[in-house]
Amino acid sequence: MEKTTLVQHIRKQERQTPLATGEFTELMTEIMVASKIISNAVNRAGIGEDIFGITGQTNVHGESVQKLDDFANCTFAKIIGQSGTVCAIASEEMEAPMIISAEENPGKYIFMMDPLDGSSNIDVNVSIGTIFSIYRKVSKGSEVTHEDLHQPASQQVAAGYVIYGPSTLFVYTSGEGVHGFTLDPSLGEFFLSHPDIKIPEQGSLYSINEGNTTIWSEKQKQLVSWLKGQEPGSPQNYRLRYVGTLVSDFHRTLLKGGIFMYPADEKSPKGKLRFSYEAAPMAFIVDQAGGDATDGLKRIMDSQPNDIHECTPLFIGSKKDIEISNKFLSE
Ligand code: P6P
Repeated sequence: MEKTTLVQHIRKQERQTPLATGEFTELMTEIMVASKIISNAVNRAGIGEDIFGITGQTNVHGESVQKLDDFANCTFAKIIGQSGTVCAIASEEMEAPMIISAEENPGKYIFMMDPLDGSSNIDVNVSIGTIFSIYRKVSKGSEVTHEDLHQPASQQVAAGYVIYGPSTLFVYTSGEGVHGFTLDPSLGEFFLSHPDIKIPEQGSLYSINEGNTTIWSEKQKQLVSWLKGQEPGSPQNYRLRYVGTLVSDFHRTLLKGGIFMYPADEKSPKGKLRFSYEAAPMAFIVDQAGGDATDGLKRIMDSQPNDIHECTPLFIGSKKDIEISNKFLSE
């Protein structure tokens, strides 16, 4: 069977894009290289290099930074920063965005990332991942402005994630559908394994941290109670699945259908997940796969952040399941 590599797939889309300069292909290729390096490090964590554990530092959100977090952030920042394709890099692990100076040959893209999502699961060998989002610089002149770094999610050029799990899977969209590529570690190459992913119109899985039940809103409690079959008219077939790593919980939802929820609660009044490098990229992907994503009331794709690191509630998954969540949360 003809095997398509990730670069071949991206180049084919480039050839079908009038006025393409090849800069996007170059950026995606560098993202792929960095993800292979992280995949190797994650799979070797605990063997030899002392890369498990924490660095003793905390990130902008006050979360302890794991050694692999730091390694992933530095690897992506160095490789993407030197690619000549971006003018700024924003990261969960960096308080301020990294601006590429004129001498460093900046490009036209803005790169945003959660370099290692779910890193608290590293030490217990649960899948973790990278999430990224790409925008075009929109402001005139050479300066990177607030406008460039706080664009509506609908302005994304591309978005994707890499799952470092039983296999390393690279999933992305550039507005032409959603496509997944599995790394063959013996060849060091990503091959097309999930062409044109579409999310089921409705699922039977719901994904949420029920440990937070007591600090949810009453509407949120009713929604989950309905999904659990405890309300009049409840369905009887929804089951709970929760890994605690967004890329894993989202990827299962994308393939199987259903709904993933991280609502606002008394502990996180704006939700826990970050708009720019978690909610927005996943919303673009699910939109391209035929699903939807909201903050409980408003579509993520119709929203934009005021701060790079701001949090948002996230409800994402099958179109009909999101309609159900909207109904409960807007009443
Ligand atoms: P909780 C991982 O720390 C993360 O940022 C996401 O990957 C995940 O969806 C969420 O937090 C899990 O949060 O509160 O359930 O541990």
